[in-house]
Amino acid sequence: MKYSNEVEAALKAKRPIVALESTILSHGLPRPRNLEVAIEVEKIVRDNGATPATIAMIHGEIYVGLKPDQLDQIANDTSVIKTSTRDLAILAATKKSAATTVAATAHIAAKVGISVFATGGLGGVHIGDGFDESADLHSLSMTPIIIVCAGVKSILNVSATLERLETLSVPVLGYKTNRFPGFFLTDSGYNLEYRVGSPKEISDIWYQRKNVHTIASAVVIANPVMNQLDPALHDKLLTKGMQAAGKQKISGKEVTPFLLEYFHRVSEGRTLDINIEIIKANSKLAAEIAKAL
Ligand code: PSU
Ligand code: MN
Repeated sequence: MKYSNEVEAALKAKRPIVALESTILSHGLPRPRNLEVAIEVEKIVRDNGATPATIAMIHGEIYVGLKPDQLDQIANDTSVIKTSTRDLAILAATKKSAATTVAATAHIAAKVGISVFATGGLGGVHIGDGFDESADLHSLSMTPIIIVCAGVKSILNVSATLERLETLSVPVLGYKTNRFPGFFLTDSGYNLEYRVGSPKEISDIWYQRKNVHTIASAVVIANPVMNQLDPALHDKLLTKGMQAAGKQKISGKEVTPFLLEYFHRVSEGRTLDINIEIIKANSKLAAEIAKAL
């Protein structure tokens, strides 16, 4: 693993750091907005008093903190592979360049001692009977990190995903809400048992895990989007998007990028704007939590 200068210095000095994933850049957002967002999000983290650590694999090596040309490569090189945790060793051995999902980013961040991670929406259990469940879920059950997200992506089976998080013993805390957020939607329609109102409360919970021996898993902070998508439009896009995915026989790790692209295109950029707002808000909150820790 290699570190950017600023991440290495921050780790040594135990200053607050926020991990950022790269699949959102390579496979979640369209060019050229993706690179602009990557740069803006890093700036938001810095402006809020933490060091950004965008994580990716470049020619077989893992970088924690990317240089500008590496960020550019992840955003613009179409050969960059979406990598989950299980792919890391394979891609390292074959010297590939790859963008890390929530699962892979959390895995690397936790290993190097970073405690906070910001993303858009978590992966989860997909709709339908194909047994498609994101590796994000299992990964969070064995990765000690605070992950700030806007719930799980609304293209998923939300209730099944919440049940799986319970089974996997991953705590889910609503940030200033008692409702589980629905990514593009402020409210997914499901209740949350626990609500927190400040980074300090989150940090107290984080440190209590040690006393009760539950340090193995992640803690999910669910931060709802302010300006949500019209729910009727959301339902229409989802139905149509699922039909299109079925017709084109999209499967496996292509499903999520396909549906996100479908939403962004057919909503004429409205969901893209919301997705970007989500990432920015989560990065800001993550920086505040990192400082509280
Ligand atoms: N959140 C977003 N956009 C994304 C993702 C999350 O706002 O593109 C990515 C994350 O990298 C997440 C992945 O880990 O989608 C989930 O993919 P899958 O469903 O194939 O596990
Ligand atoms: Mn999958």
